[in-house]
Amino acid sequence: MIGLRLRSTAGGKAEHVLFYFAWWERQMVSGKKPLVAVVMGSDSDLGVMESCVEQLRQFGIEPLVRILSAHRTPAAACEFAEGAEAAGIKVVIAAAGMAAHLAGALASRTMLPVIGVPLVAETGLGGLDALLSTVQMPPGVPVATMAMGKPGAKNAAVLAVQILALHDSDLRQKLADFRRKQEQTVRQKDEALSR
Ligand code: AIR
Repeated sequence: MIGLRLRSTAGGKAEHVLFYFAWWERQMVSGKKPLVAVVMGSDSDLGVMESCVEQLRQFGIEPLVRILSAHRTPAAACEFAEGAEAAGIKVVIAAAGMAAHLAGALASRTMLPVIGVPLVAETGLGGLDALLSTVQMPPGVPVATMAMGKPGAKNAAVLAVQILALHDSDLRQKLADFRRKQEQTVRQKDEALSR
């Protein structure tokens, strides 16, 4: 699997390969099976999706990270979705730009909750293409669609944590702390204005 990941980024930037090495190292050290999968359509999505991975790590969650495309690697995407639950994954986060069918395609092959992140691709319709492709699922196969780009990537991580926290009191506590800190930060900014 790791070999596959490296192969899929071989044409990409050096930092993407380093990102995978860092991920692999953490995975080896933690020794835990990942509960969350972060899947994206291309290595060109990594820059934005790193903020999702980083947000998960702030809650102590090391996700499985894959590059899979509903259009370019449909068989691999399908294989991943069909095996995710048995592999111990509880939540799938799927991000893509342009005609972003990844989240929907994965959702059609698993009963795990799928969170979709529409991305703003370099070429395309400024993210509206991905937003509509991700959000407009037919009744019966839902995708929980986030905002476009980085805000959506971060919120996907928080929503995944909220889902996991339903059965994990430590995570529930971390979420409460996260909200408290967030509130404090805004209050401090408000107070600084009136000084
Ligand atoms: N994409 C890849 N396969 C299917 C889709 N929709 C998306 C990627 C990326 C965009 O197409 O998620 O946002 C452009 O990909 P690339 O590899 O050409 O940079």
